[in-house]
Amino acid sequence: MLRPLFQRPALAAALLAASVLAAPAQAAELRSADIHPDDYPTVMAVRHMADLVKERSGGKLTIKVYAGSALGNENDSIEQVKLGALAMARVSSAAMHNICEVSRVPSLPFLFRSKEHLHKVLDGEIGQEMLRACEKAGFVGLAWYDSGSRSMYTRNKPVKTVADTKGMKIRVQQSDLSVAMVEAIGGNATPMPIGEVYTALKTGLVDAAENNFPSYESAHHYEVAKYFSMTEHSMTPEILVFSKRQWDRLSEADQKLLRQAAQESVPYMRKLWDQREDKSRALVEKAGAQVVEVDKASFQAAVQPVYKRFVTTPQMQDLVKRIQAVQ
Ligand code: GTR
Repeated sequence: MLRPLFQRPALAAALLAASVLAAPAQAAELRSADIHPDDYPTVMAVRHMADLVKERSGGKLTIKVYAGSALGNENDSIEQVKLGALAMARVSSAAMHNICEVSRVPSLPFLFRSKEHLHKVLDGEIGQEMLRACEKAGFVGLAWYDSGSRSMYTRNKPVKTVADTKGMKIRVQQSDLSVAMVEAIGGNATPMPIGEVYTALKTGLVDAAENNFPSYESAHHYEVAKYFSMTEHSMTPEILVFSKRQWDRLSEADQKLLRQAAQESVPYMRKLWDQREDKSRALVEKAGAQVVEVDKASFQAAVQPVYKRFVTTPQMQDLVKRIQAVQ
C-alpha cells in the first residue's frame, strides 16, 4: 500500500518542484470591471487588450474582465481600484469627476465640435496630460475610449428646446458637474447609478435621462423613454483606469506592456463603437423610439455658467483653451 504523500518526502519535494516549474514566474491575474454587458464595445476592447497582454507576456500576465456590473456599480469599482483590491476598471470619465478635477474637462458641455476634434485632442499631448491627471488620487489612466455624444431622452413629451426641460426630473451620472449642467438647463438633477435608471424612468421617479445610443439601447431605456432628443450636449469619453497601488508593484516592463496593449485596444474599440452606434440607433427606432431634432443653440447658451463654476484652476483654464484651439 502506498504511504500518504507527507510520509514520502522525496516524492513530495519532486511534485512541489514540478508544480513550481510548471507555473509561469510570478504569474499574475489582473481583474478588470465594467458595468456594461459582454457584447458592449468597452468590454470587448478590454478583452482584446487582455489577449494582447497574455500573448506578449507569454501567459505571465492575464486580465480577467468582469462585465455586467458583476463587481458592483461604477463608484464601487473605482473605490476598489483606489484601494488596490481591483487592478482595473473601464468607467465613464464622469465617474472620476468628484475624485480629480481635471477629469471634468472632457465632459464640459459642447466642448468638442465633432468626433474628429475629440479624437485629435485625446490622441495627442492633451489626452496624455488628462490621463495622468488622477494619478495622485490613486489612478493611472491607460486609455480613452469613445462614448459618442450624450443626448436627452424623455418619457412623456419630446424635448425640442431648453424651455422644455424646465422643471423636469432628469437622471444624471453621479457627478457634481452633471448635476450643475442639468440645473443650468432648468431641470431637477437626480444622480444615480445607471442600473437604477430603467425602473426610475418606468415608475416616473424621473422624467428623463441622458446618454448615447448604445447605452440607451443596451440598458433598455428606450422601452420606457421613447423620445430621444439630439441635444448632443457632451462627449464625455470612457476611461481605462489602473490601480496606482497595484501599478507600483509591477515591473517597468509589465507597465510598458500594459500601456501599449491598452493603447492598441483603442482603434479596435473605435471601430466597434461606430458599428454599435448605428446598430443601436436602428434597433431603438425600429422598436418605436422617436429621434427628435432640437434647438441646440438654446442648450449651448444655457450651460455657459457651468464653465465659470468648474473651470477654476489655471491648469483647467489652459486645457480648455488648448482644446478649443485644436483644429
Ligand atoms: C454610459 C457609460 C457608462 C455609465 C453610463 C451612465 O455611457 O458608458 O460607463 O457611466 O453612461 O450614464 O451611468
